[in-house]
Amino acid sequence: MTRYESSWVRAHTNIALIKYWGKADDTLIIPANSSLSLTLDAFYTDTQVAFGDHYTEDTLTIDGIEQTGSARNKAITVLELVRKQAGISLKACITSRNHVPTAAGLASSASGLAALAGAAADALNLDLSTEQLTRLARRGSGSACRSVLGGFVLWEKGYSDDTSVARSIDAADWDIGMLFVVVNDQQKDVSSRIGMQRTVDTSVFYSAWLDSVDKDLVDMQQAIQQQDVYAVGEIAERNALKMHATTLGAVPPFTYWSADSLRVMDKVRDYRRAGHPVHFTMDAGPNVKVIGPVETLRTLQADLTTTYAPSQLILAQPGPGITFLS
Ligand code: 2P0
Repeated sequence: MTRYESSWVRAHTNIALIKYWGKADDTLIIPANSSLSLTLDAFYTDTQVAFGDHYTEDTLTIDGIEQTGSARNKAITVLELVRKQAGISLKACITSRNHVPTAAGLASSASGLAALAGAAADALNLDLSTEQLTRLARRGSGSACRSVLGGFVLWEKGYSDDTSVARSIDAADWDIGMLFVVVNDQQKDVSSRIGMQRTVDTSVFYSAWLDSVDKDLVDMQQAIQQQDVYAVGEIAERNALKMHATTLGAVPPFTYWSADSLRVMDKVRDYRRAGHPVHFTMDAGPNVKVIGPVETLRTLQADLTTTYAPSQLILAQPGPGITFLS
Protein backbone atom coordinates (compact mmCIF):
# COMPACT_ATOMS: atom_id res chain seq x y z
CA MET A 1 0.00 0.00 0.00
CA THR A 2 1.28 3.44 -0.92
CA ARG A 3 0.42 6.24 1.47
CA TYR A 4 1.79 9.76 1.98
CA GLU A 5 0.44 11.60 4.99
CA SER A 6 1.02 15.20 6.02
CA SER A 7 1.39 16.85 9.39
CA TRP A 8 -1.59 18.73 10.70
CA VAL A 9 -1.26 22.26 9.35
CA ARG A 10 -2.91 25.33 10.86
CA ALA A 11 -3.77 28.50 8.95
CA HIS A 12 -5.55 31.55 10.33
CA THR A 13 -8.12 33.60 8.53
CA ASN A 14 -7.36 37.09 7.24
CA ILE A 15 -9.44 40.19 6.67
CA ALA A 16 -8.57 42.54 3.83
CA LEU A 17 -7.97 46.21 4.62
CA ILE A 18 -7.60 46.86 0.89
CA LYS A 19 -9.99 44.43 -0.81
CA TYR A 20 -9.37 41.91 -3.56
CA TRP A 21 -12.32 42.49 -5.84
CA GLY A 22 -12.22 41.12 -9.37
CA LYS A 23 -10.01 38.78 -11.36
CA ALA A 24 -7.77 39.45 -14.33
CA ASP A 25 -7.52 35.67 -14.92
CA ASP A 26 -10.30 33.42 -13.63
CA THR A 27 -8.40 30.14 -14.01
CA LEU A 28 -5.05 31.17 -12.54
CA ILE A 29 -6.81 33.45 -10.01
CA ILE A 30 -4.76 36.49 -10.86
CA PRO A 31 -6.55 39.46 -9.33
CA ALA A 32 -7.41 42.71 -11.05
CA ASN A 33 -5.91 44.67 -8.14
CA SER A 34 -3.37 44.12 -5.38
CA SER A 35 -4.79 43.74 -1.88
CA LEU A 36 -3.58 44.00 1.70
CA SER A 37 -4.81 42.11 4.75
CA LEU A 38 -4.32 41.42 8.42
CA THR A 39 -4.07 37.79 9.52
CA LEU A 40 -6.00 37.25 12.76
CA ASP A 41 -5.62 34.93 15.73
CA ALA A 42 -9.29 34.20 16.49
CA PHE A 43 -10.25 31.91 13.61
CA TYR A 44 -8.27 29.12 12.04
CA THR A 45 -8.46 25.83 10.19
CA ASP A 46 -6.44 22.68 10.93
CA THR A 47 -5.99 20.32 8.03
CA GLN A 48 -4.33 16.99 7.31
CA VAL A 49 -4.01 15.34 3.91
CA ALA A 50 -3.27 11.73 3.04
CA PHE A 51 -2.64 10.46 -0.50
CA GLY A 52 -3.04 6.74 -1.00
CA ASP A 53 -3.70 4.05 -3.60
CA HIS A 54 -6.67 2.81 -1.55
CA TYR A 55 -8.59 6.07 -2.11
CA THR A 56 -10.87 5.92 -5.14
CA GLU A 57 -11.74 9.63 -5.16
CA ASP A 58 -10.69 12.86 -3.52
CA THR A 59 -12.66 13.58 -0.37
CA LEU A 60 -12.86 16.66 1.83
CA THR A 61 -14.33 16.37 5.31
CA ILE A 62 -14.81 19.52 7.38
CA ASP A 63 -15.81 19.06 11.02
CA GLY A 64 -16.93 15.53 10.23
CA ILE A 65 -19.13 16.50 7.27
CA GLU A 66 -18.13 15.38 3.80
CA GLN A 67 -18.19 18.32 1.39
CA THR A 68 -19.42 18.49 -2.17
CA GLY A 69 -19.70 21.37 -4.60
CA SER A 70 -17.49 24.43 -4.60
CA ALA A 71 -15.58 23.69 -1.37
CA ARG A 72 -14.50 20.30 -2.72
CA ASN A 73 -13.77 21.69 -6.18
CA LYS A 74 -11.45 24.37 -4.78
CA ALA A 75 -9.62 21.69 -2.78
CA ILE A 76 -9.27 19.48 -5.86
CA THR A 77 -7.67 22.36 -7.78
CA VAL A 78 -4.91 22.43 -5.15
CA LEU A 79 -4.58 18.62 -5.13
CA GLU A 80 -4.22 18.52 -8.92
CA LEU A 81 -1.39 21.03 -8.79
CA VAL A 82 0.60 19.15 -6.14
CA ARG A 83 0.01 15.82 -7.86
CA LYS A 84 1.37 17.25 -11.09
CA GLN A 85 4.41 18.65 -9.32
CA ALA A 86 5.10 15.35 -7.53
CA GLY A 87 4.37 13.25 -10.64
CA ILE A 88 1.74 11.08 -8.97
CA SER A 89 -1.94 10.38 -9.55
CA LEU A 90 -2.97 9.09 -6.12
CA LYS A 91 -6.30 10.30 -4.76
CA ALA A 92 -6.42 12.09 -1.43
CA CYS A 93 -8.41 12.25 1.77
CA ILE A 94 -8.50 15.74 3.33
CA THR A 95 -9.58 16.16 6.93
CA SER A 96 -10.23 19.70 8.21
CA ARG A 97 -11.38 21.22 11.46
CA ASN A 98 -12.59 24.79 11.49
CA HIS A 99 -11.98 26.63 14.74
CA VAL A 100 -14.56 29.31 14.54
CA PRO A 101 -16.49 30.39 17.62
CA THR A 102 -19.94 28.82 17.66
CA ALA A 103 -22.45 30.42 15.29
CA ALA A 104 -19.94 32.95 14.03
CA GLY A 105 -20.62 31.95 10.42
CA LEU A 106 -17.15 33.07 9.50
CA ALA A 107 -15.70 29.81 8.23
CA SER A 108 -13.53 31.08 5.50
CA SER A 109 -12.11 29.57 2.39
CA ALA A 110 -8.96 31.63 3.08
CA SER A 111 -7.77 29.69 6.13
CA GLY A 112 -9.04 26.41 4.67
CA LEU A 113 -7.24 26.63 1.35
CA ALA A 114 -4.05 27.99 2.94
CA ALA A 115 -3.95 25.07 5.40
CA LEU A 116 -4.66 22.65 2.56
CA ALA A 117 -1.85 24.06 0.41
CA GLY A 118 0.59 23.62 3.30
CA ALA A 119 -0.62 20.11 4.11
CA ALA A 120 -0.77 18.86 0.51
CA ALA A 121 2.76 20.09 -0.19
CA ASP A 122 3.97 18.59 3.09
CA ALA A 123 2.42 15.18 2.38
CA LEU A 124 4.32 14.91 -0.90
CA ASN A 125 7.53 16.47 0.45
CA LEU A 126 7.48 19.19 -2.18
CA ASP A 127 9.65 21.50 -0.07
CA LEU A 128 8.04 24.68 -1.38
CA SER A 129 9.25 28.14 -0.42
CA THR A 130 6.78 30.43 1.35
CA GLU A 131 6.28 32.32 -1.89
CA GLN A 132 5.52 29.10 -3.76
CA LEU A 133 3.03 28.16 -1.04
CA THR A 134 1.24 31.48 -1.47
CA ARG A 135 0.94 30.75 -5.19
CA LEU A 136 -0.44 27.27 -4.52
CA ALA A 137 -2.98 28.56 -1.98
CA ARG A 138 -3.99 31.33 -4.39
CA ARG A 139 -5.05 28.76 -7.00
CA GLY A 140 -7.54 27.31 -4.50
CA SER A 141 -9.00 30.64 -3.45
CA GLY A 142 -7.47 34.06 -4.04
CA SER A 143 -7.62 35.37 -0.48
CA ALA A 144 -6.02 32.11 0.79
CA CYS A 145 -2.59 33.25 -0.41
CA ARG A 146 -2.67 35.97 2.25
CA SER A 147 -3.39 33.44 5.03
CA VAL A 148 -0.07 31.67 4.40
CA LEU A 149 1.59 34.60 6.18
CA GLY A 150 1.08 36.38 9.50
CA GLY A 151 0.57 40.04 10.33
CA PHE A 152 -0.01 42.52 7.53
CA VAL A 153 0.24 40.83 4.15
CA LEU A 154 0.42 42.31 0.67
CA TRP A 155 -0.84 40.24 -2.27
CA GLU A 156 0.88 41.64 -5.34
CA LYS A 157 -1.51 41.15 -8.22
CA GLY A 158 1.38 40.33 -10.59
CA TYR A 159 0.79 39.49 -14.23
CA SER A 160 1.31 35.71 -14.31
CA ASP A 161 1.17 32.62 -12.11
CA ASP A 162 4.78 33.22 -11.01
CA THR A 163 4.39 36.88 -10.13
CA SER A 164 1.03 36.91 -8.31
CA VAL A 165 2.36 36.26 -4.80
CA ALA A 166 1.76 37.31 -1.20
CA ARG A 167 4.41 38.63 1.17
CA SER A 168 4.49 39.84 4.73
CA ILE A 169 5.02 43.59 5.06
CA ASP A 170 4.72 44.13 8.83
CA ALA A 171 4.54 41.80 11.83
CA ALA A 172 1.61 43.77 13.29
CA ASP A 173 3.25 43.66 16.72
CA TRP A 174 1.60 46.90 17.72
CA ASP A 175 -1.78 47.89 19.08
CA ILE A 176 -4.37 47.02 16.46
CA GLY A 177 -7.28 44.58 16.56
CA MET A 178 -10.59 43.74 14.96
CA LEU A 179 -13.94 43.28 16.63
CA PHE A 180 -16.19 40.97 14.63
CA VAL A 181 -19.85 41.85 14.95
CA VAL A 182 -21.69 38.78 13.69
CA VAL A 183 -25.13 40.03 12.74
CA ASN A 184 -26.02 36.98 10.67
CA ASP A 185 -24.43 33.56 10.45
CA GLN A 186 -26.38 32.29 7.45
CA GLN A 187 -24.80 31.38 4.13
CA LYS A 188 -24.68 34.36 1.81
CA ASP A 189 -26.97 34.58 -1.24
CA VAL A 190 -24.23 35.66 -3.64
CA SER A 191 -20.85 33.98 -3.05
CA SER A 192 -17.80 36.22 -3.28
CA ARG A 193 -16.63 34.37 -6.39
CA ILE A 194 -19.93 34.94 -8.21
CA GLY A 195 -20.33 38.45 -6.79
CA MET A 196 -16.96 39.70 -7.94
CA GLN A 197 -17.39 38.13 -11.37
CA ARG A 198 -20.80 39.74 -11.84
CA THR A 199 -19.38 43.08 -10.74
CA VAL A 200 -16.41 42.91 -13.13
CA ASP A 201 -18.69 41.88 -16.00
CA THR A 202 -21.58 44.29 -15.47
CA SER A 203 -21.04 47.05 -12.89
CA VAL A 204 -20.83 50.59 -14.24
CA PHE A 205 -18.86 51.46 -11.09
CA TYR A 206 -16.17 48.80 -11.49
CA SER A 207 -13.76 50.99 -13.45
CA ALA A 208 -13.95 53.62 -10.68
CA TRP A 209 -12.93 50.92 -8.20
CA LEU A 210 -9.87 50.03 -10.29
CA ASP A 211 -9.00 53.71 -10.76
CA SER A 212 -8.73 54.40 -7.04
CA VAL A 213 -7.60 51.19 -5.36
CA ASP A 214 -3.87 51.63 -6.03
CA LYS A 215 -3.87 55.00 -4.26
CA ASP A 216 -5.63 53.41 -1.26
CA LEU A 217 -2.96 50.70 -1.22
CA VAL A 218 -0.10 53.22 -1.16
CA ASP A 219 -1.80 55.22 1.61
CA MET A 220 -2.43 52.05 3.60
CA GLN A 221 1.19 50.93 3.41
CA GLN A 222 2.26 54.30 4.73
CA ALA A 223 -0.28 54.18 7.58
CA ILE A 224 0.97 50.71 8.57
CA GLN A 225 4.57 51.84 8.48
CA GLN A 226 3.65 54.71 10.80
CA GLN A 227 1.64 52.33 13.03
CA ASP A 228 -1.21 54.81 12.74
CA VAL A 229 -4.30 52.84 13.74
CA TYR A 230 -6.65 55.73 12.92
CA ALA A 231 -5.31 56.10 9.38
CA VAL A 232 -5.35 52.32 8.82
CA GLY A 233 -9.02 52.23 9.81
CA GLU A 234 -9.94 55.32 7.82
CA ILE A 235 -8.38 54.02 4.59
CA ALA A 236 -9.82 50.52 5.14
CA GLU A 237 -13.32 51.92 5.67
CA ARG A 238 -13.23 54.07 2.58
CA ASN A 239 -11.83 51.20 0.51
CA ALA A 240 -14.53 48.80 1.74
CA LEU A 241 -17.31 51.30 1.01
CA LYS A 242 -16.06 51.66 -2.55
CA MET A 243 -15.92 47.90 -3.03
CA HIS A 244 -19.48 47.57 -1.78
CA ALA A 245 -20.63 50.47 -3.97
CA THR A 246 -19.64 48.48 -7.07
CA THR A 247 -22.22 45.79 -6.27
CA LEU A 248 -25.06 48.31 -6.53
CA GLY A 249 -24.05 49.08 -10.11
CA ALA A 250 -24.03 45.42 -11.18
CA VAL A 251 -26.73 43.74 -13.27
CA PRO A 252 -28.67 42.44 -11.48
CA PRO A 253 -27.69 44.68 -8.57
CA PHE A 254 -26.94 43.17 -5.18
CA THR A 255 -25.62 44.10 -1.78
CA TYR A 256 -24.03 42.22 1.08
CA TRP A 257 -25.41 44.70 3.61
CA SER A 258 -28.39 44.09 5.85
CA ALA A 259 -30.26 46.54 8.08
CA ASP A 260 -28.19 45.19 10.98
CA SER A 261 -24.96 45.97 9.13
CA LEU A 262 -26.08 49.59 8.78
CA ARG A 263 -26.91 49.77 12.48
CA VAL A 264 -23.42 48.59 13.40
CA MET A 265 -21.86 51.09 10.97
CA ASP A 266 -23.86 53.87 12.69
CA LYS A 267 -22.69 52.72 16.08
CA VAL A 268 -19.07 52.82 14.91
CA ARG A 269 -19.60 56.36 13.57
CA ASP A 270 -21.15 57.38 16.93
CA TYR A 271 -18.09 56.03 18.68
CA ARG A 272 -15.86 57.96 16.35
CA ARG A 273 -17.76 61.18 16.98
CA ALA A 274 -17.20 60.55 20.69
CA GLY A 275 -13.45 60.59 20.01
CA HIS A 276 -12.62 56.88 19.65
CA PRO A 277 -10.30 55.88 16.77
CA VAL A 278 -12.53 53.13 15.31
CA HIS A 279 -13.57 52.35 11.74
CA PHE A 280 -15.27 49.42 10.03
CA THR A 281 -14.78 47.11 7.12
CA MET A 282 -17.08 44.50 5.53
CA ASP A 283 -16.60 41.58 3.18
CA ALA A 284 -18.90 39.42 1.09
CA GLY A 285 -21.50 39.13 3.85
CA PRO A 286 -23.45 41.25 6.35
CA ASN A 287 -21.03 40.97 9.30
CA VAL A 288 -19.08 44.07 10.29
CA LYS A 289 -15.48 44.14 11.45
CA VAL A 290 -14.41 47.09 13.57
CA ILE A 291 -10.78 48.19 13.42
CA GLY A 292 -9.11 50.00 16.31
CA PRO A 293 -6.83 49.80 19.35
CA VAL A 294 -7.56 46.66 21.36
CA GLU A 295 -8.72 48.35 24.59
CA THR A 296 -11.13 50.61 22.67
CA LEU A 297 -12.53 47.55 20.93
CA ARG A 298 -13.02 45.86 24.30
CA THR A 299 -15.08 48.84 25.46
CA LEU A 300 -17.15 48.78 22.29
CA GLN A 301 -17.59 45.02 22.68
CA ALA A 302 -18.93 45.55 26.23
CA ASP A 303 -21.27 48.31 25.00
CA LEU A 304 -22.66 46.14 22.22
CA THR A 305 -23.63 43.35 24.62
CA THR A 306 -26.89 45.25 25.19
CA THR A 307 -27.79 44.43 21.56
CA TYR A 308 -25.84 41.27 20.72
CA ALA A 309 -25.08 37.98 22.43
CA PRO A 310 -21.46 37.52 23.56
CA SER A 311 -21.02 34.85 20.86
CA GLN A 312 -21.77 37.51 18.22
CA LEU A 313 -18.95 39.77 19.40
CA ILE A 314 -15.51 38.33 18.82
CA LEU A 315 -12.33 40.28 19.43
CA ALA A 316 -9.36 39.27 17.28
CA GLN A 317 -5.74 40.32 17.34
CA PRO A 318 -2.98 39.84 14.75
CA GLY A 319 -2.21 36.20 14.09
CA PRO A 320 0.59 34.07 12.60
CA GLY A 321 1.14 32.46 9.23
CA ILE A 322 0.72 28.74 8.62
CA THR A 323 2.12 26.43 11.26
CA PHE A 324 3.01 22.73 11.06
CA LEU A 325 1.57 21.18 14.20
CA SER A 326 2.99 17.65 14.22
C1 2P0 B 1 -10.95 40.05 0.19
N1 2P0 B 1 -13.00 38.90 -0.61
O1 2P0 B 1 -10.01 40.73 -0.22
C2 2P0 B 1 -12.25 40.12 -0.60
C3 2P0 B 1 -13.17 41.15 -0.09
C4 2P0 B 1 -14.38 39.13 -0.35
C5 2P0 B 1 -14.54 40.59 -0.23
O2 2P0 B 1 -11.26 37.66 -1.16
O3 2P0 B 1 -12.90 33.42 -6.14
O4 2P0 B 1 -13.08 33.57 -1.64
O5 2P0 B 1 -11.89 31.98 -4.37
O6 2P0 B 1 -10.57 33.84 -5.39
O7 2P0 B 1 -10.80 34.55 -2.13
C6 2P0 B 1 -13.25 36.52 -1.09
O8 2P0 B 1 -12.89 35.96 -2.28
O9 2P0 B 1 -12.54 34.36 -3.95
C7 2P0 B 1 -12.44 37.74 -0.96
P1 2P0 B 1 -11.94 33.36 -5.02
P2 2P0 B 1 -12.24 34.51 -2.42
O10 2P0 B 1 -10.89 39.36 1.23
